[in-house]
Amino acid sequence: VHRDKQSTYIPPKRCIQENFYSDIIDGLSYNPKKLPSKYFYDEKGDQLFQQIMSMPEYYLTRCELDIFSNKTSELATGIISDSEQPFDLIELGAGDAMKSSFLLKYLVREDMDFRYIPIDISGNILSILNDNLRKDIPDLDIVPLEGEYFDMLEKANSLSKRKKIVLLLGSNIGNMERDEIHDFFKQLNAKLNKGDIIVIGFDLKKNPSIILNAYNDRTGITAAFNLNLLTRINRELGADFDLRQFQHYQNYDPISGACRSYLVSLKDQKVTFGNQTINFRENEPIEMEISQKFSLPEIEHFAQYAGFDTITKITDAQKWFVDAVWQV
Ligand code: AVI
Repeated sequence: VHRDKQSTYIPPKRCIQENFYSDIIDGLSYNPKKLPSKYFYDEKGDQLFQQIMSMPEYYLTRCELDIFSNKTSELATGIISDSEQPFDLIELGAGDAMKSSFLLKYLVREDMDFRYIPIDISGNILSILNDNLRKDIPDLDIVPLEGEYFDMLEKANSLSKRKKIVLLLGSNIGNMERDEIHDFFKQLNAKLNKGDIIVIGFDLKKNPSIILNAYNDRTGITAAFNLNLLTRINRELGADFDLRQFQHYQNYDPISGACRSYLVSLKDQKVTFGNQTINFRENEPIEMEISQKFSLPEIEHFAQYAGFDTITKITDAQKWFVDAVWQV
C-alpha cells in the first residue's frame, strides 16, 4: 500500500495479536516460565516506556540522543555514499522516532530523495509518530508499517527496489537472546542487497551498578512496565492474574552482559485462562525480558558472522552507547 504525503495513518486490521494467546500459553508452559517482552507494548505499555525513557537512571535514550543530535552529520556521512541515489530509510521498532527525527530533519534539509518507513509492533505509537512527524517535518515522505520486523521489511521491499538504510536503535537488539541476535543479523543480511546499510544501536557494557539501576528504578516504573503485561493478559485473554501476588526482580550479569527481569510469584497460586489453569509455586520466577549489553569486539563479531562490513561506529560523549553502521 503506498500512501502519499497527505494521507493519514490507518492501522491495518490484523495480525500480531493473532499469536498473543498461543505465545502466552506456550510461554507459561515452559520450565522456567517465560513471557515474551514484545507484548509489553499496549497503550499503557507505550506510556510506561515513555516514562522509562525520561527516568534519570535510564541513560540509554540520552546517550543515543547525544549521538543523533550532536553527531548527525557524521552519521549521515556514514550512511550515505552516493547522494544522487534515492533510498528508503526503514526504522525497525521506530517508537516515537525521537532520536531518528534529528537525522530525518538533516536529510530533508540536505534535500535527499528518500522515503521514511517506520515499522513498529505498536499501532498506537506509530499513529502518534505519524501525527508528530507530519507536523514537525511536513516535507517528509512517510509510510508507517505496523507489524513484526521481517514481515514488514518484506512489505517495504515490495513497495520499492531502492537502496535501503535500516535503523534498529535504542538497543532494541538487546531484547533478543544471543543466538537470536546471530540469526536476526543473518536473516537481515539475506533480505538486503549489496550496498544496503544498517545502523544498529548497542548499549555497551559498563559499570554493572549503572546498568542495574537503569532497570531497577526506585519509583517502580520498570516494575509497572513488567506487571502491565499481566494486566494486558487479564484484559485481552480473560485471565485472572492477581498483580499483588507477583513481584518484579531484576538482575545483571556483568560477564555475559545479560540484564534480565523476572516476575516472581509470592505464593503458591493458580491462574486461569478460560479452561486452562497455570500453577505457580511460591517464589517461582517468570522470565520477562532480556536487555543484553555488549562489548565493541562482540559487536564486530556479530558484523563479521552475518556478512556485514563495518563502515563506522559512533559513540556518545560518555562512551556508554554505540551506533554501528554496517554495509552488506
Ligand atoms: C526497548 N528496549 C530496548 C528497552 C530495554 O532497555 O531493554 C525496554 C526496557 N525494559 C525495561 N526498561 C526498558
